[in-house]
Amino acid sequence: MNASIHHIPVCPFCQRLEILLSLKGLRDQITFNVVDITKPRDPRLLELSKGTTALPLMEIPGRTALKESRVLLDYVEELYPDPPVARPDPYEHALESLLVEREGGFGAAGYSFVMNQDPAKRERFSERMLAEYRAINDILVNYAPGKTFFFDRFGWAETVFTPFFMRFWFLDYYEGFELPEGAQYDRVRLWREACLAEPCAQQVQFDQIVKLYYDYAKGAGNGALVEGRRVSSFVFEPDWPGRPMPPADKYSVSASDAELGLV
Ligand code: GAZ
Repeated sequence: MNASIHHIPVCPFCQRLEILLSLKGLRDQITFNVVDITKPRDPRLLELSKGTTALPLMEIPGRTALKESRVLLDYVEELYPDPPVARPDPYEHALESLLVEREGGFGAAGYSFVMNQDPAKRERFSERMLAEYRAINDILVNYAPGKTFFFDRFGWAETVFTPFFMRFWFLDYYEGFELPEGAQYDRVRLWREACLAEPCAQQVQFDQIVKLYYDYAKGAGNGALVEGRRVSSFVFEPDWPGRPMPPADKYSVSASDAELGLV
């Protein structure tokens, strides 16, 4: 593929593209350039993106660069239709779009929950997250022919949602959030488990998410610095495998750079 993708390895939107390319057997055909969001952005990239900082960004020689993960997914799917990841049948694709429609609300519910700093609002965020899971559960129950996946394999909706399921490991760890037992959640539980087990979607790990997203759990997103700290939890050096697991109690403990293994 005559294009390169500027990305953040731990960003969910970037992972969508890595998953899609892996499913198509194209992951090694494309150059991924890693961007460090804790450093000032290369002006050349800002020029390519027309001034926005969000990644992924696809650079296509001789053409204006493309951004927005779902735009990039559509482009790759149409450029390389074989093997299809989205359902080729328009009606079936409409069904999977019912789920994809919900990705924005689902993502916002999880990120605002992990970033919340007020223990009194915890229940409200948890309830909002559960409402998103119930809505997905209902769509799966009412429209999905598949028993675990939406259809018979890991496909389009799975590619869009799996990176969020993996990021939301930060809710397991920092909020003790779990899907409750019961029929309202049984179908989405099966879907999530099947998504998490997909071999083409193993770009990130539980410990990595928990360590890198510590700053989100303290209310600081996108590589911003938590008050009193000098190093972002998103830095590449020291790399995350050598760092300790952060304290899970985000509401009353604020770990230092040293306690996080960042210096
Ligand atoms: N709509 C874009 C897409 O490609 O789909 C979004 C891309 C994006 O937000 N990328 C972020 C980025 O590049 C990293 S991932 N940031 C670096 C920069 O310098 O701008 C999600 C949230 C949220 C906060 C963060 C993220 C997230 O809510 O995952 O909610 C879904 C950022 C507060």
